[in-house]
Amino acid sequence: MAIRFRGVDFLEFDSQLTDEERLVRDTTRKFIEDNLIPIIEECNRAGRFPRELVKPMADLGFYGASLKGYGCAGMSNVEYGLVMQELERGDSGIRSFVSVHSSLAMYPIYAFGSEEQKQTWLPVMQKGEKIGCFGLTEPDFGSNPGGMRTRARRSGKEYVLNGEKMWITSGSISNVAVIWAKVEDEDNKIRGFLVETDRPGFRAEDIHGKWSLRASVTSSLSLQDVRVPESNLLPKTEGLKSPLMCLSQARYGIGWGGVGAAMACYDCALQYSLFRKQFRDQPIASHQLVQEKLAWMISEITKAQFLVLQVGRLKDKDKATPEHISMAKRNNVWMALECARMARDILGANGVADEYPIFRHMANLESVKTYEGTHDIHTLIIGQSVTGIDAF
Ligand code: TGC
Ligand code: FAD
Repeated sequence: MAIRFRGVDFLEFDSQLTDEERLVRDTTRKFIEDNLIPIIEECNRAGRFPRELVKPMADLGFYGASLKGYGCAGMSNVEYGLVMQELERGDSGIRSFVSVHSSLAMYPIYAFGSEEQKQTWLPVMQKGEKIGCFGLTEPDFGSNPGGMRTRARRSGKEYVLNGEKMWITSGSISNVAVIWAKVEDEDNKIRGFLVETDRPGFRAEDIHGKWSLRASVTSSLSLQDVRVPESNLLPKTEGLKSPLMCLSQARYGIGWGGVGAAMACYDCALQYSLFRKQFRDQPIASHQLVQEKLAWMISEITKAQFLVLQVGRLKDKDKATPEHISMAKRNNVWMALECARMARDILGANGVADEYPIFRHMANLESVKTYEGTHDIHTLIIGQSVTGIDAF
């Protein structure tokens, strides 16, 4: 039986939003309902990224949505967060695509780029005509990116890059990769480079066999003596702090995305529990143990909504710290994964079938729990913040 999403608002969350914020949320929700929901299970089965949605998402202003100028929508952080929530309500892979393109490719150009780099890339990326990816993780350095081996060496008016990047969202469909490398001539300081993906020596290969984020492209990147002009260096990048600043943008969006995925699972399980009957011809929603799961889910979703809204309000005042964002990412993705597991349980055998979205969300959320800083790395970031002691 087809279940249509009805939205989730237990504690008058909507009353905390402005008319403009609700409009952004509702527009995105309708876009996902009309364009992604009808195709997402097919995409997930086939392991296909729905490329046909790239342009329509650009038309709605989703790319670089919170950036100002260069054709970007200039949304507030809360509006941007609500977009992420609704995208991930559809599928984490679609949210991933928009997050990476916006927060990890457009944002570093915006924050660390020269005016020429911004003029060259941001308008075409906003229109979805050029796609970007973010190469930080390497085969041997995931949680600890500071150990990276990728190197840039100066050669006249060029830099020569060598290294391997792993698990790169949108790697093989990108036109430009933001590559983080240690610059040999600058005491191995980490800096960012814009690398056009058609340069000789650059190769992107997709990672196959993923049981998660199947509608998102994930690639490994290889750079062998890739030469870029010195004007491709992002001039304001200064050490590991620069990619971590980008991650703060993307992790913030994931905090909202977790709410979206959890809402999808909860609402589906609630509707299912009201029509599915077991024992004395009663809906399973009438059993106390099922109600306990639904009560847990709606309580955690509600707490998560207010957590990420507060982080968003702080971010709009430029007061959100990395540890605030870690709390939103860590809590909300954990909460969403727990909701997905409980919702799967409530659907019984139907919970493992792709007639319903729950198992797909559950499998996706396993990746979301790991990327952008694992759950445990965020635990340590919060721990460091409250104790002052680095336990990495
Ligand atoms: P540490 O010494 O702590 O920090 C270096 C400098 O950076 C500053 N900093 C931050 N600045 C802004 N935002 C943040 N979130 C920041 N975190 C730290 C810090 O203050 C310091 O500044 P300064 O001025 O003293 O130099 O660095 P560390 O090497 O000890 O590492 C800390 C740690 C473990 C927290 C960090 O390495 C980390 O976050 N690791 C996790 C790696 C990660 O998240 N990778 C994500 C890769 S991209 C991805 O997954 C995309 S998936 C997207 C999708 O598909 O949606
Ligand atoms: P590891 O760092 O090897 O960690 C393994 C386990 O050890 C985890 O449980 C971790 O919490 C734990 N651990 C590690 N260190 C500590 C410690 N000090 N204390 C306690 N526990 C610890 N990266 C990019 O750069 N760009 C992308 O676009 C991108 N997209 C991705 C898309 C997908 C689908 C996935 C799955 C990953 C993506 N990543 C991307 C990589 C992602 O950021 C890393 O997977 C993540 O940072 C974790 O690194 P790792 O997988 O190497 O795990």
